[in-house]
Amino acid sequence: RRMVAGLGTMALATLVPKSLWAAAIKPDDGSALLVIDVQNCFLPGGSLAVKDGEQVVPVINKIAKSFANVVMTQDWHTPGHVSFASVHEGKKPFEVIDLAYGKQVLWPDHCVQGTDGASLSKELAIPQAELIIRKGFHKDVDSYSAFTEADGKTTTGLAAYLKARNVERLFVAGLATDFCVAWTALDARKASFETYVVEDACRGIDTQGSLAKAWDDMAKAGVKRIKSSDIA
Ligand code: VGL
Ligand code: ZN
Repeated sequence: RRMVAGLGTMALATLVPKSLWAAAIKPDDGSALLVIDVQNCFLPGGSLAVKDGEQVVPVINKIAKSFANVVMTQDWHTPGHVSFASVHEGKKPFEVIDLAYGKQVLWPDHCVQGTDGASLSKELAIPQAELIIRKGFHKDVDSYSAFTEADGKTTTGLAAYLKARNVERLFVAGLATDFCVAWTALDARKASFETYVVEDACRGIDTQGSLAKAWDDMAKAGVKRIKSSDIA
């Protein structure tokens, strides 16, 4: 007894299966992993490379083994998409403009339909993924969220798909934390899904305070911030 009492929590953690000692989260049939925009354009060498973006891939591959349901998204823009700085006279990437539907950050050209940059990373190893949602394919409307385009009303159909398949809990991972991951997680809450963001399975762009604001907005919306090691 004294021996056990003398063991620190670190030692206990190595002796006792995680499922018994921590608040391990075990994905069930009502859970889905959403893998957001793990595409070449957002990876090293890509036109909108997210710092350390490649580090999410092994983490996502690992947690995906715990999920029966995996949905991936693909940013999928037309050439000359409204979110590209190149189509706005005198504007540079990362500047913000006002469009009919609200503020729009302008980006380098990225994820153009059918290009290699728009392809999902070849390093993703998630053969059971059952659906790939493409978004941002309307030339005049962006769509960071996997659920709703930036006009705030055009749906991708994802919420209805998930509900039809009795999915209630969503785990969100991928790129970028402060744009497509955050907007997806916020819309997931609006659609009443229990929502987790797996922080070490995401990386952010962080322009003009966007990363801190995204975590703040997600916390306020009831998004739960977890680590991949919390998933059993
Ligand atoms: C994204 C900026 C522009 C993202 C997509 O996947 O987070 N960010 N398009
Ligand atoms: Zn985009």
